[in-house]
Amino acid sequence: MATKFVQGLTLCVIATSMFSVCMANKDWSMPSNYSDWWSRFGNRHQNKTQQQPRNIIVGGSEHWHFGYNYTSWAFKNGPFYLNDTLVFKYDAPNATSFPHSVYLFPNFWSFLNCDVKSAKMVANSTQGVGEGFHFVLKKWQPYFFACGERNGFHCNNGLMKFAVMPMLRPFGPWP
Ligand SMILES: [Cu+2]
Repeated sequence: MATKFVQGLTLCVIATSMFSVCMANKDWSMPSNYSDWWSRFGNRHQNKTQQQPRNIIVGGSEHWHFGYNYTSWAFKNGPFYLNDTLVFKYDAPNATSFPHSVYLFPNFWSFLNCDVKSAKMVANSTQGVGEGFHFVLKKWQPYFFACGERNGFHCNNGLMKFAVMPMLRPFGPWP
């Protein structure tokens, strides 16, 4: 297991250098307090509730809308962990609100360019109503989210985009 841990860490360091998206997970930047950072991995007596997957509402009380900085939101609210659920809440299209949606980009470059054509829709404009659209971070990989409306306009100009690299939960199940 120790070997796997080291391998995993090495992999993520490589992934970090490959994808600057890890920036969104602020804990990958060099910590000011090393022991605090280490305790995330090494402290067996960590509060149990922190090891349970969380439901995280994207944008918090702002929900999912045009013009809110989601990159900054992800930076402030990370890190996110494997099996956490991101909840996208947005109104169905109506007279007063833009339609929104949730798309996943296949790679960093299409994410950077808001190339919606290469992205895959994971939620349409009506799936954000009520309890919202739930997306579980099941895989240990970077996820590139955006709103796919107006051919990338919401992504580019509306700042409706963010990247997440889920972290491994200390002593949780390994992927
Ligand atoms: Cu939108």
